[in-house]
Amino acid sequence: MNRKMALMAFAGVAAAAAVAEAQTLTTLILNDGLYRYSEQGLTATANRTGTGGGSAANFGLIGANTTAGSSAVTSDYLFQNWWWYRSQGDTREFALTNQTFGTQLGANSAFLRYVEPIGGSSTNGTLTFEFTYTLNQITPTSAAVTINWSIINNSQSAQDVSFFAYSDSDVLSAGGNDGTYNSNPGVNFYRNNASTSNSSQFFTMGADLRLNDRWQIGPFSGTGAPRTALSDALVTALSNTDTLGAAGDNAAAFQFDFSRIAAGATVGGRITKGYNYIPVPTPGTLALMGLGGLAVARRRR
Ligand SMILES: [Ca+2]
Ligand SMILES: [Ca+2]
Ligand SMILES: [Ca+2]
Repeated sequence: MNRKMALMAFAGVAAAAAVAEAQTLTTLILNDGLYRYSEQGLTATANRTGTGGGSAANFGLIGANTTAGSSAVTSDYLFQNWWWYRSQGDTREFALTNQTFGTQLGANSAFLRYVEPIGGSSTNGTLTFEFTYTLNQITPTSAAVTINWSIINNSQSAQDVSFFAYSDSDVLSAGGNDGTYNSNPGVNFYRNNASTSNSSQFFTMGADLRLNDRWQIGPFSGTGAPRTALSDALVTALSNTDTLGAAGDNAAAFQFDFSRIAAGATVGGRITKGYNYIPVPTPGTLALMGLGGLAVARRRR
């Protein structure tokens, strides 16, 4: 290839990159085996101070919904899923809304990038949030969506950030569920059983690779609701309680607190959404725990 052709080829790559960078996803749809996971409203900027993007989410069986591009499921376990954040200088939490790039990576995987402001500004684009979603059927009756998330501090100084993962699960589209929080070695998780008498059909949201610092289970709306705490005009620390305290239409949120993320640094973890699936520590987490156990064993000798 001569120099001119090389330059033309480079220009083509650059143009393709520019087109790709402008690409966003308003809906993500993941299919694997019998299962489908979808989120809608991924670019709804009005949701920054509202009740959040991801205005509707589905997690269930593809069933008869085989039309290309369909986001519909049968035996749905999920009503809504979203993410909020708060930086130093903010006087409330904000839903992620400014999607700068989104793409399907394959039939069962998608990538989303949001660039959001800090310190009370609505425009400075200082924090980048990236998500890679992957749906896997585990068995014909269970599936999991792993969501690797990361936060990048683009500013010139260290920043404090709190990050929130939220799910409103309605097992089989019904609200009379039974929500609990479980502390487990390697993974903390919210579990939403179909009812107090049906624990075989359940949804889970687990915090893997980096454990959550705080949590709250509560009604899906109104007083004590995690979504109310995240969308009101106040700084929130999740309560570490189940404010519903009984069977009902519950929802849950996890809070991750980062103190002084260095300029240019990245932090991250993983959220797993399970359909009849209890999250288990990943091999990486197990290896770390194993090393910790080994260190303890050595000290005892
Ligand atoms: Ca749904
Ligand atoms: Ca709040
Ligand atoms: Ca619910």
